[in-house]
Amino acid sequence: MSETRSGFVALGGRPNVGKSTLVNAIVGGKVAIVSDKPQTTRSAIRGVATGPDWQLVLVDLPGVQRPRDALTRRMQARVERELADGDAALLMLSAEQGVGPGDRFLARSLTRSPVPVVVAVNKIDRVGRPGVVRVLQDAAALEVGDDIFPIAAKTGQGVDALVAHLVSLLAPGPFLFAPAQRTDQPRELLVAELVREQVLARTFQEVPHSVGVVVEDLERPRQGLIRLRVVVWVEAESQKGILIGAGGRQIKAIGTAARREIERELGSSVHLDVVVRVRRHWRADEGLLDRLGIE
Ligand SMILES: Nc1nc2c(ncn2[C@@H]2O[C@H](COP(=O)(O)OP(=O)(O)OP(=O)(O)O)[C@@H](O)[C@H]2O)c(=O)[nH]1
Ligand SMILES: [Mg+2]
Repeated sequence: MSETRSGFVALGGRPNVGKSTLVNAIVGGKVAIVSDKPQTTRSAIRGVATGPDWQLVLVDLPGVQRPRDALTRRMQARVERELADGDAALLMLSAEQGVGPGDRFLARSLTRSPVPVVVAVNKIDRVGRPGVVRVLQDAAALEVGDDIFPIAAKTGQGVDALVAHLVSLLAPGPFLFAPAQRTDQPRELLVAELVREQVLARTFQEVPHSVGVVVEDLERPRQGLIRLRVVVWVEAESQKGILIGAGGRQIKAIGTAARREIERELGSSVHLDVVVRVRRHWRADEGLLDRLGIE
C-alpha cells in the first residue's frame, strides 16, 4: 500500500474575499456558510477533502479585521493561532477588490510565519485578463509566497491546480478523519450556521452583525425526522421587529429556506421552530459566545 499524506491548511484573508466559498468548493458540500456581507465566518471551521492517498484539512477562518468587541477579539486571536499552527497557510486575495492595506497587513504577519505560504487570487471571473495580470503583479509584490494561483472559487476555475499544489505540501501521515467526513463541526453548530446564513441573506446594515443563533433543542423522535428548536439572538427590539417582519412573513421565509438547507445537509426531514429574542450587547457576553461555539 502506498504512503498517505495529510495535514492542515489555514485560510487567511480579508472579509468577503471568498474563503468559505473555496472551502465548500474543495470539500464538495456546504461546511461553511457564505454571504455577500463581510465577517460572515465567526469561528474556525474545518473542511475535509480526501483523495485516494491524501487528506487535506482546510481551516476556514473569519476575515482578518481590527477587533472591536469580545466577539471580534476572540475571532482575531483564533485566526492568528490557526495560521501559525497549520502545515501551510493560504493567503486569499480578491481580484475584484484588488490588493489593499488590509491584505498588506496580513501578508506582513505571514512573512514571519514558520509555515509555507501559498497565495490565491480569487474572483478572477469578475475582472478581465488585464485586471487579473495587474492583481497577480500586486500579489507578487507582497513577497509573501512564491506560489500564486488565480482562481474563481464560485465557478471552480483554477481550483484543481491549487488543490494539487496544497496536497504536494502535505507531509506523510495517516488520515485524520474518516474519508466520508466533510467537517469536524458538531451537527448543532452546522444547523445554527445554516439558519444564520438565511438571516444574512435577508438583512442589511447592522442587523447581520447583531445576530447570533443557538440550537436549544435537537431531537430525533423517529428515524428520518429531526425536530429542532432554534433561538436567534439580536441586540435590540427594532432588530427583532425586522427579523419577524410584517405579519411574521420574514421569519417564516427564513425558517422555510433554512429548513430546506438543513434537510439537504442532514439527509432527513426536519421540523424547525425559530424564535427571536433580544439580549443587549450579546457580542460582549462571554457566556453566550461560548454557547455560540466561538472560542
Ligand atoms: N464572482 C465571484 N464571487 C465569489 C467568488 N468566491 C466567492 N464569491 C462571493 O463572495 C462573497 C463572499 O464569499 P465568502 O465565501 O462568504 O467570503 P469569506 O472570505 O468567507 O468572508 P468572511 O467569512 O466574511 O471572511 C459571496 O457573495 C460569494 O458568493 C468567486 O470566485 N467569484
Ligand atoms: Mg467565511
